[in-house]
Amino acid sequence: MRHLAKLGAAAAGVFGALGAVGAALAQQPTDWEIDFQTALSPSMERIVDFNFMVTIIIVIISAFVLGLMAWIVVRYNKKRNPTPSKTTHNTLLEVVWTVVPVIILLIIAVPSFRLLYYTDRIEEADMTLKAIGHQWYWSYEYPDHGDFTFDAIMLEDDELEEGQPRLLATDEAVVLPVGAKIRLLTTADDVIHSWAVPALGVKMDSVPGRVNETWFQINREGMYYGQCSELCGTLHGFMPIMIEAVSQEEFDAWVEFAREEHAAAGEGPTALAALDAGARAAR
Ligand SMILES: [Cu+2]
Repeated sequence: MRHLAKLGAAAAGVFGALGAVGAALAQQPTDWEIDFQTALSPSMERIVDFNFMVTIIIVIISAFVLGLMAWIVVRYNKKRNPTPSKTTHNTLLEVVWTVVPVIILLIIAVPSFRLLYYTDRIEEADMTLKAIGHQWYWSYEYPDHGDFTFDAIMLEDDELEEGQPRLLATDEAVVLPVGAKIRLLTTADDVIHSWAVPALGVKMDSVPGRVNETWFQINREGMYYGQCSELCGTLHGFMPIMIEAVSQEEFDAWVEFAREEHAAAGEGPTALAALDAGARAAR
């Protein structure tokens, strides 16, 4: 299948121009970055907000504990407190240091579960994207747009175009419309992979023999980069994800093009269909 994807390199060229425009908005790691990538999906915005809330709680707890320890060191050292108290129990204090952490955990748990269910799945999706992990590349299917399929293979260093990031760019972009609620179905045909795009707050395991579901919505046009995030073999680090988010009109135009292009490439049965067949044969 790999060579078929190489045929699609021509398609990558056609959209190279789009890619150049999107380069300014490329969502990828930058040098010396310690925080999240810019949040560009409703899920990721909520994840960042939740992270901020938890960080505040962590800072308050850490400052409190540090303050207590400083107080003990200064006030109750050998010099200032030569005859230490023999106290071993204090019922009120013990109840407080049990109940207060429980309350803190509840304060964290409620928004945490709410977020978990929010990102879990969407009732009314505008479209579906299937991502299938292989050792070591991703293939994609667009079941709502004629069910065409293509592979996305990482570009080698000498294949990179101006502005394309090393180890993150692929020969085929996963073109998706901005603003649409996109249902992601993911599976794998060999070992466990994980389809992850940080700026969109998506990370879903791709498990052979099983279809996992999640969803995302892209806020802005541009290029989004992600990687397989489940150790899957020697080339695990070389099966990146490259999404090109475009307007609905551009997406519709691309679908027209892609249906021709990828139908013409004569792709065999899709990975999901092969999976089905495999499962049936095994029975
Ligand atoms: Cu993988």
